[in-house]
Amino acid sequence: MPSMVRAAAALLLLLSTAHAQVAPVDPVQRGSDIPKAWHEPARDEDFVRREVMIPMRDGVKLHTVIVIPRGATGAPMLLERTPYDASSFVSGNGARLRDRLLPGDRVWADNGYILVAQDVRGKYGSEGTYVMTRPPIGPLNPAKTDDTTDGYDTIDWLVKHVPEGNGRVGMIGSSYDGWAVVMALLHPHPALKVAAPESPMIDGWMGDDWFQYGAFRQKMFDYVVEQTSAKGKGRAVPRTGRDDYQEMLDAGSAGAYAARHGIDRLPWWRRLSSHPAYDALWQGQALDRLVAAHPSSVPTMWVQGLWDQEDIYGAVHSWEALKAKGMAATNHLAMGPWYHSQVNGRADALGPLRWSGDTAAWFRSEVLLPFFDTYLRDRKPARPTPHVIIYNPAEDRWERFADWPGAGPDELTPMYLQPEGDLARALPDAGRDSYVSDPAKPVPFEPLPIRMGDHASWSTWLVQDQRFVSTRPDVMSYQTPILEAPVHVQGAPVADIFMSTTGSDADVVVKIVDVYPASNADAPELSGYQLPVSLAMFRGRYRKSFEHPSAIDPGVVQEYRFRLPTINYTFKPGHRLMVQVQSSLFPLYDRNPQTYVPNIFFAQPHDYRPATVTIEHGKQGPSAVLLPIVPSSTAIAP
Ligand code: PG9
Repeated sequence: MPSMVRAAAALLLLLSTAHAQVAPVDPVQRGSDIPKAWHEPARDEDFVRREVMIPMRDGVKLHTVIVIPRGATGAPMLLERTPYDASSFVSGNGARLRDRLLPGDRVWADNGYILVAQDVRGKYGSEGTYVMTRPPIGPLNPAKTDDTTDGYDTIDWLVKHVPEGNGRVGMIGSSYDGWAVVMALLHPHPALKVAAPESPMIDGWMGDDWFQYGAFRQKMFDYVVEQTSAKGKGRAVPRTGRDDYQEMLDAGSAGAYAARHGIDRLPWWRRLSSHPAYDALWQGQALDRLVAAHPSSVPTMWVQGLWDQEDIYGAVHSWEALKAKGMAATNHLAMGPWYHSQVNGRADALGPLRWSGDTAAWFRSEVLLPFFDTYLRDRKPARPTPHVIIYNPAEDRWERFADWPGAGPDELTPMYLQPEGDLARALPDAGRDSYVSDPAKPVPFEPLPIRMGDHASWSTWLVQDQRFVSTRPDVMSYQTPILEAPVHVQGAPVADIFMSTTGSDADVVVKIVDVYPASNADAPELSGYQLPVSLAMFRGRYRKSFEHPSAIDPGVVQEYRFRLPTINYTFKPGHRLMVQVQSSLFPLYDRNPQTYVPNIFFAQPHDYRPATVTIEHGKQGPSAVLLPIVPSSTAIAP
């Protein structure tokens, strides 16, 4: 180093050391290391965040987070109401809004939307009391407010107090947040111009979240505790072991498990467990009935996953109820190859199934955004919004439909269960199969050990290879020969099982399964795979009436008829169509003691007894699945 440069460097070092010594810091801290106030230096963020308490008509204030693209004027506004912490919608420290959002929200940030997240009453930052999916004002809710009025009052405030907005609001949200969208639609504010309930919780007894046709979903124990043991996030139920199958079996009934963990002291559990049948509690808040009774003219896209393990019932039933009311023009149906809420994440795969691209990202940017832009910005979409758009997982593509279902309830094709494990369109003469269903050894819903809190296995159990149970003696499998031509199934299959039992109560599980070819060069992991494409659990005591259960006469053949989840599926040549029937799906659903008791939640250990179940074939008991088969696909050319 030349001497001149060396001298300059030494001077610089001296100056900087001298500067550091201007304010010497005492090595001993006499007060607290936490100052009274500390503020991050302002950063160059591309958005403005406002946090407000919005007053409702009864004076209760709801905590609301508003994020506005910097410099926005005349921007559309998107509202999501949630019990899951509105503050968490914008997290991290990045200077760019899109980096701070969950994947599903980025498309809106990229397109200049104002995003609003609000805590529902009584949760996180909001005032008031919390009630689980608070029923609408009426017999189940004597107050003067509900989530219809809260949605209304919030939108009213937003259009008056957010000057960057254009006076138009859209509502979106999945699951509980989707339920809040539907509640707002029961009496929408005039500024609510478009809505998308995604996997909304619509009917908690028929098939969303709490029950499926009356069988209780024990996974919800964690939810009850997380959601109702604290204003913020409560803890999950502590596990003593690493296998929910064994732990729940050891506990006995669902009621005994609840008592063991103090869940019986939580009000929602007490309400739920004392209303096991489809009584006024459930009927009075079934939103598919309510939207049909109060149809709104707000353009709405009903969205759900084809393998939605939490809310597979509601969106499609609401859409059908509105269609029956003549509201098909403003209501759209979209079903993707997704687990619960995967529409807001990445969806290029589901378990072992791989799609040709990210089906959720495509849907958000090519369908949802143009749909919202149409009504919030008067932008004409490049392609008209599809009336119905449903993924065909076997073809690995989106398909659009002018009408849905392809085959309605009167056009179903019976596929009869046959002796010797066959499945065919011809009604066999006679035959029967028997098995012992033992509540001490219920059929697991996924391979052991089971940890229902593990998101990876929980979110994909509906696509679990069924070979892990199909050879159990208490699982009956019926399959077609190898198909020579494609079979297109478009709509909701129906299970129609004729069966007797030596017990006085019984559950019936029916699965429609796509059996892959024994060898599959393109995806060896799918060789011989037994993929469930539509599956439901039915509690036998409700076979005659959902509201009034009745005991089963031992030994007397009864009909168990119930609708399975909607599909748009092509069974391809080289595959087989299989139907499986079993009597339990544990520990996801509570066990049926197989002895009729007034309330299964509180069955006693001696009530749980093995029973011999007999499935009938042929004219005396034409057990079948009724499939909405169409001769050729009714999809519109893409
Ligand atoms: N499936 C969840 C839920 C919704 C409504 C009630 C209870 C649970 C959810 O994901 O929000």
